[in-house]
Amino acid sequence: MFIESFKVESPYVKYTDNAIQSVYNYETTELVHENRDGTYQWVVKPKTVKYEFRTDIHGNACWMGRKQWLNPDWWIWVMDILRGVSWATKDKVQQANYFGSLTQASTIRVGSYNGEEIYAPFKSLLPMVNPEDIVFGGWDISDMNLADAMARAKVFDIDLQKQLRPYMESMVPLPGIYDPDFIAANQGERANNVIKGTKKEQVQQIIKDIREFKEKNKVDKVVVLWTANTERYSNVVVGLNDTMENLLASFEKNESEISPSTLYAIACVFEDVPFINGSPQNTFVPGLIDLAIQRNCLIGGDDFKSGQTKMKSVLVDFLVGAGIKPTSIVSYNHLGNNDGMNLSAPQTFRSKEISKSNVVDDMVSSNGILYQPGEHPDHVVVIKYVPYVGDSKRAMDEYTSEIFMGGKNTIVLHNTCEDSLLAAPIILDLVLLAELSTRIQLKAEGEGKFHSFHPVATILSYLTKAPLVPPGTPVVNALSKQRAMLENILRACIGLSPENNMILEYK
Ligand code: NAI
Ligand code: DG6
Repeated sequence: MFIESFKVESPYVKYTDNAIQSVYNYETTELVHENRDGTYQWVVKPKTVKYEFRTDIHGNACWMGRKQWLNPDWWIWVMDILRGVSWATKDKVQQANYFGSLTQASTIRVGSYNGEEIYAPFKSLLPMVNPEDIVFGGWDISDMNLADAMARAKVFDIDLQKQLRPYMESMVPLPGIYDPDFIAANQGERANNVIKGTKKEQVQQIIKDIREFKEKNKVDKVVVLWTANTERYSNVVVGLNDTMENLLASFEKNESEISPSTLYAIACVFEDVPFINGSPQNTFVPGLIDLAIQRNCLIGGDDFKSGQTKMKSVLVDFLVGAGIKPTSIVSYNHLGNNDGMNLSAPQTFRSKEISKSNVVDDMVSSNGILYQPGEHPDHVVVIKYVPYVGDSKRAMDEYTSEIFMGGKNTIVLHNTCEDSLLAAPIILDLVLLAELSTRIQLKAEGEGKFHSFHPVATILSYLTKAPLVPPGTPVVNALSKQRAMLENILRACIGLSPENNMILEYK
């Protein structure tokens, strides 16, 4: 059964006009490795830490993404779209929807009622910004208006494009920061809308744009998300970008190795604006992470986890969890959109190869029965640019595993779908969850004051291929664990224990 919303009644949670406050007992374990009677033993000790959470429920938010651009009149358009635009396809009359969005189209289990499982929308867990209230804006190194860009992308059905065109024709992005050294040479022709000047002047312009946008649209918050081209990796060099001081000094000196995405991120951190990286490159060089930590400004990334990798972070988790040993994973895809063209250059492909390759490490290292220390499945990632298929990406995967008594099991997957239609709902989720995360404060037993989450937002991991984590923090790639982490933290904010799936009531 499905319910739209619910409220928690408990001595551990208090709803006020401004906040939801909760007290939460975090059940965890403490591990010790100690000498007992002459031999070293691992001992696991259950441990409970009392936490308090406070979620601010006031406020509004907006998103300055790169691709959508709206002024105050245009935001009505987004509302119209999201409130139920429909268009004819060859199959049916299609309604706008949020399919693929964790926050808008998925549910959570809230309990059992008369023997029936009860589910509510994920977004009912805590007050989240309504997507219809978001005002969009952004930068692009190309000045193509959004109606023409939509036509060139060939993603939306033609009937939908016709309805949108009148609203989008006049939407032109702000000039962006362009550095041909960081993206493929084949992108050069697009670059007719660029911010001139030194790196410092470029950052100052981005800051000015953000302030003007905020002022003009009267929004409380801005979130910036990088959905521009994949850049090559920046070289991380001692003295250049390895610490906050060195990065800022290099930026003052107009050092060439600071990428455009890092410049946007610097501007955002200076403005205390959350910045999320939807691409694979190392925008967050150590100096930038340092800067974000010093200024306590949320950063999150890297690279939207939309299709092939999402499947991988489910399938390998399942195989390893079932005691089956993946020994070879070969992931191939071809696509024909501008992303594919940009990735046809070796340096940008390399960024993507890295973000797509590390996703099974934690699952492999979780099972010392299947894998010896240092052992790893062969893992190959191939991407080819095939213009004809456009945004309709083909992903083919072959998973070979060792099974019982030397047997071999080969699973082959073939997935075709519009890449952008998988990514767009993830972009929305990242923005909504980043904004929510800035409203949550917590303190553990013994801590005097409430504080925000660590500025490196691991809470967004479910949505990214290579989750950015604070230095020294384990990376979790398994999709089910990432979802459980997010859901259970939000449950803790309303005083609910983690979803443990025990259903003891019926045992
Ligand atoms: P796209 O190539 O269609 O769009 C990128 C846009 O960024 C272009 O309009 C380009 O002119 C603009 N641009 C390039 N450099 C810029 C700069 N410095 N400042 C402002 N604008 C700039 O690419 P698409 O398909 O939208 O993908 C965007 C990013 O998201 C890529 O890095 C891609 O790898 C990543 N991504 C996409 C996924 C998907 O679509 N399914 C999934 C995962 C990641
Ligand atoms: C080529 O692989 C294009 C890429 O931008 C991907 O479409 C994107 O990274 C999505 O990757 P995945 O592995 O989540 O499907």
